[in-house]
Amino acid sequence: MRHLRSAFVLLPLLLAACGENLPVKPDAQAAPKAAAVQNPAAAVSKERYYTHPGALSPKSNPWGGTSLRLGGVSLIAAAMHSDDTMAVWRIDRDRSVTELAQVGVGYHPDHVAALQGGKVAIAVEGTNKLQIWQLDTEKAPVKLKEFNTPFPTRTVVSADVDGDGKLDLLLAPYAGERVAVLWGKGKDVFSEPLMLQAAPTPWYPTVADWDGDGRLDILWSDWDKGSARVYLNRGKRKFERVMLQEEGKGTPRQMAVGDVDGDGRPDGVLAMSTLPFARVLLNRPEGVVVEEIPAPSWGYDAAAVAKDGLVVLGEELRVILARRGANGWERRVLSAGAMPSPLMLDDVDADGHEDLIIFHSGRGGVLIHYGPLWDNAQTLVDAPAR
Ligand SMILES: [Ca+2]
Ligand SMILES: [Ca+2]
Ligand SMILES: [Ca+2]
Repeated sequence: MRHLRSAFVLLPLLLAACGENLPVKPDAQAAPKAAAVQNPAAAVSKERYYTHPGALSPKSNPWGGTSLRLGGVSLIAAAMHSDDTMAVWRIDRDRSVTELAQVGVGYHPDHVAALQGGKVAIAVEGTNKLQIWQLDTEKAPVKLKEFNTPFPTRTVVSADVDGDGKLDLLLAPYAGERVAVLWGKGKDVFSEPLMLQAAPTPWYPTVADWDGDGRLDILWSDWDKGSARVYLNRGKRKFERVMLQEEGKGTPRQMAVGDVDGDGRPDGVLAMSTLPFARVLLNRPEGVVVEEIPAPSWGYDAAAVAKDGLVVLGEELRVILARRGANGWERRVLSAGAMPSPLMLDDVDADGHEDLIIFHSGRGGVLIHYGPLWDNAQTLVDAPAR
C-alpha cells in the first residue's frame, strides 16, 4: 500500500517529467502476499512474519542496496525506503556487524550503487535526485553532492559501459519505459542521459558481455509487458537492440545474467512474479534456448546468478537455489523471511565464497547468508512456504 501511496504522490511529477502513464503494478514490492489467508494454521504475528533472525534493521524495508570493499572490510549501504534514510554497516572478516549510521536522504530512497573510492550513489525516487556519498569504515558517511535525475529513479547501477576507465550509471525509472545511461566524466560528474527505449517497467537493468565481443552490453526485462531485451554495445556509445523475449510472455520482474550452463557465455534468468517458474534464457551461438526452473509456491520476485553459475531466486519468505546439472535443475532452499527482493551476491567476509545479501523490500531488513550457499542450503520440498 505504501507503494501505491508513493505512486500517487509522484503522479503529477511523473506526468510532467515523462509524459507517461503509470503502469498498474502487481502488489509485489509492498507487503508480502496475504499469508494468513493461504494457511491460517500457520499464521504468525506480523512482526515475526516480516523479520528473520540475524537481519539488520529487521523492521525496515530496504528497496535496494550495495556492498563494497573499503580499507580491508566490507560495507553494506541500503536505501531504507519508508524511513527516508541510507543505512550503512561494516562487516568485518569475522562477520561481526557494526551499524555505522542511518542518515537522512529525503523522501523514498530506492537503490544504491557503489562508485570508486568508497563512494556510493543513492537514488532518491521521491525527490527525483541522485546523491553521491563518501562512506567511511568507522563513521557516518558524508554527502558530497546531488543532482536531478531524468525521472524518479527506482534502480541505479554502476559499470564502465563504454570502457573508458570511468564508471557510468544506468538508471531505471520507478514508472516509465526508458532506461537512462549517464556517462561518467570522472570526479563524480556525469553526462546528460542517453535514453534507451524500454517497455513498462524496466526496474532492474544489468550489464554483461552478452555477445562476447569484449564490450559490456545492457540488459533488462520489462516487468509489465513481459519482454526482455539486450542493447548490444557497438562501441562509441552506440547500441543495437535485440529482443531476447517478446512482449506478452508473463511478468518478468527481473532478469539476472550469468553463465548458468558453464559454456562461457552469459545467460539470462527471468524471475517471473505471479508465474510458478523462472525462465532461463540460455545464450547459445544458434540463438536463445529456453528452460524453466519451477517455483515451489508463488513464483519468484528476484534473481541473481553466482560466479559459479548457481541461480539464486527470491520467493516469499525464502530463497531458492538452483543448479543446472545433467538431469536438469536441482534446487535447494534457504530461509529468508519477508520478501527477499532484490538480491545481491558478494564475498562480504572475504573467505573466497560468495555470500548472499538479501534486501527485504517487504519490511524484513537486510539479511546475509554466508557461503558456500549451496552447501549451507536445505533440501527443497515442493510445498507452500507455510
Ligand atoms: Ca565509462
Ligand atoms: Ca558485448
Ligand atoms: Ca552460458
